[in-house]
Amino acid sequence: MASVPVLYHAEEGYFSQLARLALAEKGIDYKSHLISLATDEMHEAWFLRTVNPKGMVPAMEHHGKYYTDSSDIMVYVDTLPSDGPKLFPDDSSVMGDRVGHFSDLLGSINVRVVSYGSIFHRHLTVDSQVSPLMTKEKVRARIEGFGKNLAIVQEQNPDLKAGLSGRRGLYDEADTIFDEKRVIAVFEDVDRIFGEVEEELQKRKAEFAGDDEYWLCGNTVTVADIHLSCFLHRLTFVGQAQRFYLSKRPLMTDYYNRILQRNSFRVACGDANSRFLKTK
Ligand SMILES: N[C@@H](CCC(=O)N[C@@H](CS)C(=O)NCC(=O)O)C(=O)O
Repeated sequence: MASVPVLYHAEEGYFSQLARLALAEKGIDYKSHLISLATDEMHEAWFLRTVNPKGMVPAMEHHGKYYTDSSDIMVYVDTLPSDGPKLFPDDSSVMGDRVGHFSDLLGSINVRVVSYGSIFHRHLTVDSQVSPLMTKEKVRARIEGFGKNLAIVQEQNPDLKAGLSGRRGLYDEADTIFDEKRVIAVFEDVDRIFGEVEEELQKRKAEFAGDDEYWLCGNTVTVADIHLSCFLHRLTFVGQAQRFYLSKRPLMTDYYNRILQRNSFRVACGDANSRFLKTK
């Protein structure tokens, strides 16, 4: 019997956005199971036992098999029948080589530190869309309290402890997030990576002169674009658009505007930040 994948995800979760965008680009139907990050639903025993022993979203089930990391989900989604673009073009092609390079580079960015660091040190941001109700104190309490439910669940369910070993949670980044200098060092990494991305967009623009449909690695959307679009969206939300692209990277600015017009992006990521937006 044909069955559609079931995606366990959170509307606002960064890695959930990657998975949803991959599914949308490929035009693949799926059943949505929303998980509440706010109430730590991903740390509940049922979730750890049946979906993802690491207690994280996204996770996806298809034909009884579970995929528990956004990268694995995207790789799997790319193998499903679809009229959509190849997200991971063949490694041996020039485009495949570029995609590997840029998805590794963009995937190496510590998005948690960029996101929470911007919310925590709000003076480092311009035009943040984050609700002022997310005060410094609340963010600190959230980060510090993050593993508490998980510790209780582990005590009550010793069989779940093994699956949790080696996981890196938000609290593992606390020292970096609370330290402005270390956050700025991560911003500098992003800036270096973005310098390379802007140069690459320049090459693509020249290669596909006059064609609006050029993306980071070619004229179709790939996994590198999924990383770049979700990250640009996150930067805009947390008030880092000015620093990283509006002030100095015209092609990236144009790229993000084009991404915002894509139906796939609107469907997958359009509402991602709604719950946390400041009211006008
Ligand atoms: N490497 C994972 C990271 C997933 C991740 O960090 N998800 C966050 C939400 S965006 C989460 O579930 N956090 C819960 C936790 O850290 O316990 C992936 O790429 O899927």
